[in-house]
Amino acid sequence: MEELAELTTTAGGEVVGTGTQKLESPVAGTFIGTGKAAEFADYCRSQNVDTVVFDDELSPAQSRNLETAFGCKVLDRTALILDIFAQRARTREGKLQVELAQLKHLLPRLTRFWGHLSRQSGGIGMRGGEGESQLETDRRRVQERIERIISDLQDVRRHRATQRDGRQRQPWPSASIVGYTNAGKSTLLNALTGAHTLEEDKLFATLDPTTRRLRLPTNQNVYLTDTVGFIRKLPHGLVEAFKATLEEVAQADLLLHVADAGHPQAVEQIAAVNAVLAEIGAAGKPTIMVFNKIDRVEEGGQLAKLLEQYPGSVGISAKTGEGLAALIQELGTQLRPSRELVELAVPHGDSAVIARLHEVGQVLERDYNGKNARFKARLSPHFRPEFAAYIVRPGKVSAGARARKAAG
Ligand SMILES: Nc1nc2c(ncn2[C@@H]2O[C@H](COP(=O)(O)OP(=O)(O)OP(=O)(O)O)[C@@H](O)[C@H]2O)c(=O)[nH]1
Ligand SMILES: [Mg+2]
Repeated sequence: MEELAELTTTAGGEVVGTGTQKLESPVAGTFIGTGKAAEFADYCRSQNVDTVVFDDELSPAQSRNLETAFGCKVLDRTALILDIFAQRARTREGKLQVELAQLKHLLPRLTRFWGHLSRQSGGIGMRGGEGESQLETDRRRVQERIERIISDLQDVRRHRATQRDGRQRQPWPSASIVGYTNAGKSTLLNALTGAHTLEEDKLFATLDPTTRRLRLPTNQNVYLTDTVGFIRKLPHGLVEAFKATLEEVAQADLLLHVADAGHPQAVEQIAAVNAVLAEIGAAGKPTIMVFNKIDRVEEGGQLAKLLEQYPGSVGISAKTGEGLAALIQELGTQLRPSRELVELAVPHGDSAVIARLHEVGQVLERDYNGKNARFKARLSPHFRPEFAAYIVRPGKVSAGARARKAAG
């Protein structure tokens, strides 16, 4: 309920009261019992409430019946989350994706919604008179709009695919920052890369992915992408709508799963994120668990247990910088297998080659004493051809092999 209140505030509402009911199963027509509904209706009238929000998805019939009972607008969790997403979307693709999810949520509810919303100002296609023909026009308009969005989205995605191809030719591995909303993903990206992604104590501050290059102290480069946060009961239509964006996130070589270590529901939040990851086909990806906000956790809290439960996990504070060095090190360790170890001999005169090697490779050893400058470096396969002429020994060189070569 606290989270629902936060969502409501984020959407621009002001919470005046909350209520719950324990039931074996939801009541078909009204979700809650009729007695409870009457109690809430009294409360709504006395407090001048204009909207009631349910934490679960309501059927179109339930929304309609509850609106009649309460005499005010009824939203479900799905509509609320969609509303926040609609306010937050910035890119064309983000906007189209959200509108598509909203319209699809609205369409089956439009029949009943109409009778209610026609009495109010605003809303989609709500100008004009009442009546069945108006309703039919309206539904047709929504349907047309849905088709239009689907076709526009295809265009936008074709364009993005071209961009992505360009990026895929980029040689560096990628890591996506995923996690529950408000866990501190954007703060982490900013702390690591000096990016200026919006970080806010609000749910879903970030909708559109931001990618930055991070250069590790080991000279490895990695693309880091910050993206939309996940949440319990993330509307399925929204996952559908964002699938293209999310799948791209899921294609990363590595995931950084950020969790708020101090949150009382941290374990549930991790599970909710894993569920969405599974839905977008990213279950089982190499993942570093990152427990954030350790500046705020209490001594003897759940942090120690979490760190123990997830091998290779790191406790950090994106805010104070604590633990970031360890995280960076873990990143380097996890990404290493994608690069091969080579030895190169470069004539001293080829300074451009030497500079380039330091730029794109991870130089582990250097020796400028001989006829040629010698380097031991990790190189992504992508760059291998560029240095082929200088590579003297590929792969791991054992001490024995080196001795034999020297002797011969
Ligand atoms: N105390 C503390 N606060 C943090 C830390 N990291 C992030 N925060 C705060 O947590 C809030 C959410 O941070 P964001 O980086 O916006 O979180 P996010 O995961 O990107 O959230 P969404 O984009 O909304 O999903 C902000 O108020 C941050 O200042 C931390 O290490 N310690
Ligand atoms: Mg964010």
